[in-house]
Amino acid sequence: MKIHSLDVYILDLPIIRPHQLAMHTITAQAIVVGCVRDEDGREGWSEVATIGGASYGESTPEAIKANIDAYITPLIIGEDPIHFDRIMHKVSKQVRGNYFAKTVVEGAIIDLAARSKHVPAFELFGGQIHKSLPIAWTLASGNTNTDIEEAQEMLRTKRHNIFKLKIGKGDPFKNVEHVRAIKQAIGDEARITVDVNQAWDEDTSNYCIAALQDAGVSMVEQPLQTWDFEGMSRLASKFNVPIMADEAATSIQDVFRIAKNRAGNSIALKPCKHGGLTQTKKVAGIAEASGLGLYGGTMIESSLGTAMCAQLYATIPEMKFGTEIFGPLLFKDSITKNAIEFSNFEIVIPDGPGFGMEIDKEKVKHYARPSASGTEL
Ligand code: MUC
Ligand code: MG
Repeated sequence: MKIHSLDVYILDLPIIRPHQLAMHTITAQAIVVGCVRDEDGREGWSEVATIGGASYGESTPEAIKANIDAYITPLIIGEDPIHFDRIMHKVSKQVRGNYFAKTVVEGAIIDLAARSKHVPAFELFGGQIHKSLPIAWTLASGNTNTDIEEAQEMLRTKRHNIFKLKIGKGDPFKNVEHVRAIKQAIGDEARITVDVNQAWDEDTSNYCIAALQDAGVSMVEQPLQTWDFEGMSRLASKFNVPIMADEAATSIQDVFRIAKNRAGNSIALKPCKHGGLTQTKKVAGIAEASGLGLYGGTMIESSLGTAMCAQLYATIPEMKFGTEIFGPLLFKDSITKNAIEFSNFEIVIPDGPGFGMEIDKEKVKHYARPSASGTEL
């Protein structure tokens, strides 16, 4: 069985409401979808998501596609998908960084490899530990009252009882008031966490985190910029509320440095940040060895990318903070024929062959940007 081709598509998928982060408000979500085919026409599919062009991170959808097409695809043609680790090791020798691009490529190869064996992808990663995992929802409408109503509805329907509040945009003191008001309205019925997405400096963080801790917030994600390992380390030793590294926790080497310097006491996992599923398992290993708590993060992938994350997170013994892979619930439409199940405050791990999702090619075609390369679907 040999890889014959890899096609990469950029899609813009509509979402149900604007999603406001510190640096960007998402109105349509850009995802990158990969399709690898073997010589007999069998396919494997994968997805990564990006947020706000280049405003969240360096990997833009355009760069992901361009770098795969130019530099990675030629390295994987003719290889046997079942040896995906060997293939990605070969890629890593020729292509630096480009973690999102590597995740698209590795994901599609793994989906194909697992499908060829008629097993879910998690069987290639040690097998399934969790059948379902706790699932947070992000309150990010940009309006306090709308967020409160949204949270109450999620609690009533037993969809989520962990809420992550996206803060960091605008006046930090107003950010704190926004969190306080939501926490007060929700009370102890749900866990409230915040994600600052690098928007504060250390002084602002010192003041605001003290207030957030006092308000009963149970985790603070990436308050400082990615380069500020020392600042994160000081915050983590100063406060009792867990400080989570997200944007700073990318390569396995960065995660090791975080663990060594305690630049955060927990880590948001995201396969796209780490360079694929295999690398994500290694990050989980570093975290386990150093006592860092783990969170199943998202870049707001649609159903396919969410299934990739879910299947991998299902193989990690201890997910102390649960997950936030709610992406499919924020999208108006889906590129898969089947849907992921969310019930009783948990996400049910898809367990069909590969990542367990059946691609809807018409939808891929419908939402794909016109492109000079990529096989006609
Ligand atoms: C992030 O920084 O964690 C995850 C959930 C959400 O609302 O935004 C993302 C990105
Ligand atoms: Mg984050």
